[in-house]
Amino acid sequence: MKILVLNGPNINMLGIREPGIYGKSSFADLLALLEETAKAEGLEIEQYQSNHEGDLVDKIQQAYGKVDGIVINPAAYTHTSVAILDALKAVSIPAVEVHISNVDAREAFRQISYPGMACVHTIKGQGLDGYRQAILWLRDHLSR
Ligand code: CA2
Repeated sequence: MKILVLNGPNINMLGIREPGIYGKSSFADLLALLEETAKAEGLEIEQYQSNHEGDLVDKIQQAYGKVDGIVINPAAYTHTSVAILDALKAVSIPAVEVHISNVDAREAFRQISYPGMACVHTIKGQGLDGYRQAILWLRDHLSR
């Protein structure tokens, strides 16, 4: 089973500022968690982070026919990107949305998720462990 983990803008800056919201772990810690999860669960996990909306759209399109499931944290594009929503709909690959913070308890502008409208599940407020939870949820969903 192949899972693509996508991260949007500034996720590569994790741990550098705002530890009260996003925790103290770094992007390198997230990459290590993904590798550990892949090994422990016998999954093929590819990860990609970009600060550019079109790059994320390209990566979703390129996943068509090659990837079984997508875990995506669109970061700030969560609240603005109809392009990422449309790309997820276009490829129709089961996708789980992850947010490190509990976006429900934050500013009003973070209450809408466009990509989330094309996702089969969302995990919020679980810190980096949310990625592991999303991968396991997706694996179970795809095995059903
Ligand atoms: O909680 C999440 O995972 C978010 O997707 C993270 C985004 C934010 O725009 C979303 O509303 C919720 C932010 C990504 C990381 O931003 C940083 C900001 C300061 C320091 C380090 C990273």
